[in-house]
Amino acid sequence: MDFSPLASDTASSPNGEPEDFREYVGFATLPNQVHRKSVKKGFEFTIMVAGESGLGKSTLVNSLFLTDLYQDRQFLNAEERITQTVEIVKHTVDIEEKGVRLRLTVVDTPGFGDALNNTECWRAVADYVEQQFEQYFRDESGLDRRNIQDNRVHCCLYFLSPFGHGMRPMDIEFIRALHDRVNIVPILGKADSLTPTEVESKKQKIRDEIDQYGLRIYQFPECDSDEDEEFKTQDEELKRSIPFAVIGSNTVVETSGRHVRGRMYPWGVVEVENPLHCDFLKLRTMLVKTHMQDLKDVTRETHYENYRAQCIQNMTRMVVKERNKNKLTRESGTDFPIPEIPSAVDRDAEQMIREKDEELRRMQEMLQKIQKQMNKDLH
Ligand SMILES: Nc1nc2c(ncn2[C@@H]2O[C@H](COP(=O)(O)OP(=O)(O)O)[C@@H](O)[C@H]2O)c(=O)[nH]1
Ligand SMILES: [Mg+2]
Repeated sequence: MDFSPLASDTASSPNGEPEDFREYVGFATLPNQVHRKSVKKGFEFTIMVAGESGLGKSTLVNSLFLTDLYQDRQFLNAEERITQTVEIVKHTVDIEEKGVRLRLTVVDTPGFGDALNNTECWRAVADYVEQQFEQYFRDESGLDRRNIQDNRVHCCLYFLSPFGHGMRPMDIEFIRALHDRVNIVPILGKADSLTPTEVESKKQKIRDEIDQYGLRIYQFPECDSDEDEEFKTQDEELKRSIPFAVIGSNTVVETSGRHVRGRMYPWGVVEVENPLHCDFLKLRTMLVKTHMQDLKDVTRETHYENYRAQCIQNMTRMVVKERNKNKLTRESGTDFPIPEIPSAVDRDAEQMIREKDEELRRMQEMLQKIQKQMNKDLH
């Protein structure tokens, strides 16, 4: 590494003016280093689609990333659909664009709302989300933490029907059951069945109901004041478009001499990627270009952290309860006193808590060191 700027007091900038390089130690290259490392490692993103069956979920996710996720898809007959319970299907594809690798996982919930009894139909999806947290928690507390595969769900596109009057009880129940576990982005499916005025009023109704029922959907972060105007306008527009009204199609059709992804009707063609026809592009921009990292950050910092804290609390409670039970049994002098040695489960739990405590302590120590260093630098 070249540290020469540190030693030089007399260096000149390209326009000949002397420049003070004494402050320069080289950490300005940190963003590049992070960038290089992340590109090398590749990115992981898991998106889930949920909502009533037949609203175009599979079609949409297939067109979102321009990859055919469902090459070997099988169509179910009516009988199978009715008896089918909630079944979760996971597809993983590796996509590469300009040397950047993205491992995309799409979690589809095909039978949702199909079964005769739809009470608690959210449970299987909620369990899936939780299981991914649980797996991550285990891996994170394990011995080899370097190559953990992150299967946590970063975003759930929840499809709402364009045919009903606003949200249905099932939608409300679903969102309520999952809003503390995953970033929910509401989607108005099959938007080609609505006129632009109908789309607007339906969106307004859904937004009102989200407020009315206290549903916590994914909140777009506030735009920094130093962002450029174009970015700010784009951000504003994104926020105003919720729920995104989308149209899906896996076929390319011809219209006015152009080949576009769309749906052909006797009265014309609806284009998936035409912003006048639907919000598909806005949704894709948000997922791929602007908010993928934020969705991942919120998953890690809020949803997973809450889960983790709850887990540790439950484990602590379990251990304390078990200890008290042992103590009581010993004091009451039963013939079969429970031995002092904790069970394997206890030991595991205690070990995990100890490890977490140790990790916290190390982080606090590090923070103190940094603070001390900063204070020193200031004085
Ligand atoms: N009108 C209309 N039909 C669609 C749209 N997207 C998908 N479809 C059709 O709706 C049916 C169900 O789509 P599918 O993607 O399997 O729905 P899913 O059950 O929600 O995954 C298929 O016949 C699709 O061709 C859309 O945006 N508009
Ligand atoms: Mg489907």
